[in-house]
Amino acid sequence: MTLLLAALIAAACANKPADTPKDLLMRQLLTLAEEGKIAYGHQDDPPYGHSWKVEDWETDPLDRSDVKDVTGYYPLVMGFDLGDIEHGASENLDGVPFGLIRKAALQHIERGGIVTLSWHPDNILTGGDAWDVSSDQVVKSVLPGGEKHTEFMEWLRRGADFVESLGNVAVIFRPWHENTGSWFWWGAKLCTTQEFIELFRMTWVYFVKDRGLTNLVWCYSPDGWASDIEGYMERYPGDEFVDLLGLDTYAYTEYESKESAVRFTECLKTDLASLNAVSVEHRKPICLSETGLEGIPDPKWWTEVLYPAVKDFPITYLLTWRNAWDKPGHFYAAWKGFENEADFKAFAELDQIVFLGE
Ligand code: BMA
Repeated sequence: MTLLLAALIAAACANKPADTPKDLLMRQLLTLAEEGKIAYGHQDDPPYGHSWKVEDWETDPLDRSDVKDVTGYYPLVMGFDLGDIEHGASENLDGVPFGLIRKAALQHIERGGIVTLSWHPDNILTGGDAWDVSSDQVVKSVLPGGEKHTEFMEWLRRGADFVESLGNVAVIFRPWHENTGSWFWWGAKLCTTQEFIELFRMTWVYFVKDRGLTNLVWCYSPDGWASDIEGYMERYPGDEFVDLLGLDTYAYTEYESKESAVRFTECLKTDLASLNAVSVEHRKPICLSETGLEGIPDPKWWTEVLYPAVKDFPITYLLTWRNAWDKPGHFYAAWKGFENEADFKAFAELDQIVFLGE
């Protein structure tokens, strides 16, 4: 794998008149993997934490972080979600102002960090949210010829407007994630393989070709849990449309015992082995785009469950989900005072795991 990564880095550097922000971000990712490092990422790190929230983002320095409170470092990767941008809203689905996201993202990139954007857009056909799976006609309805196509292109326009507003910086974009599960309207049982692929490609063509947003690193991130290569590839949009191969694999919330911990570690290893094989064949870097254990009810989750699962794979980063300020049990990173703090710190101190500025 190291040879492959070295070759990919060389290819990324070759015959380029100048490095674009996307070239630099791709190289940053490839270099992490080549050096055998795994960057740590956290969703919604600056807007809020377990029991706090930024009140006035325009004046706030946005320098607080649950992760930094415990480890002394910011996550190298920060994730944000665009849900509700499709309506032209000023805040996303979790109440985070888009102005804050823009400011925090640019600040993080400026200091050498990596930003990844996900998007949970509402269900345009039913009026429900992204998790409304009551109709299996939604994807069909937004494709060319579908009754919601024109309206949906306006939704994409608003998403693209936000990306454009970031300026000449590169970010990872991870639309239509966890599509091999069936809990979002674009999930496996809610559309055909062909419809899903068309949705992904239509999004890519609109952003890249129609809007000229060439600084996005496109991440494909199906859901894991003992996924095999065929399962991973079934809805793959194609090499031209994907730069980074991701995977979302969570430990179950019902996690209670040592057996479930072992089961998670083994499943994740299986998932990552498949992902690694796809990576070698398709010559693209990989990441664990979302993972975690809600509420972390295991004092050794980081060093004895998650780390053993990832340590033998060249994933560029792993990202744990958000620490909600308004839902006390909904957190995926340790915070100051939480009982699992010491283990998170020990994980952060491992040579292989890197944070910003380490
Ligand atoms: C989910 C939960 C929800 C949230 C959504 C989008 O996993 O955290 O509370 O609204 O992600 O961020």
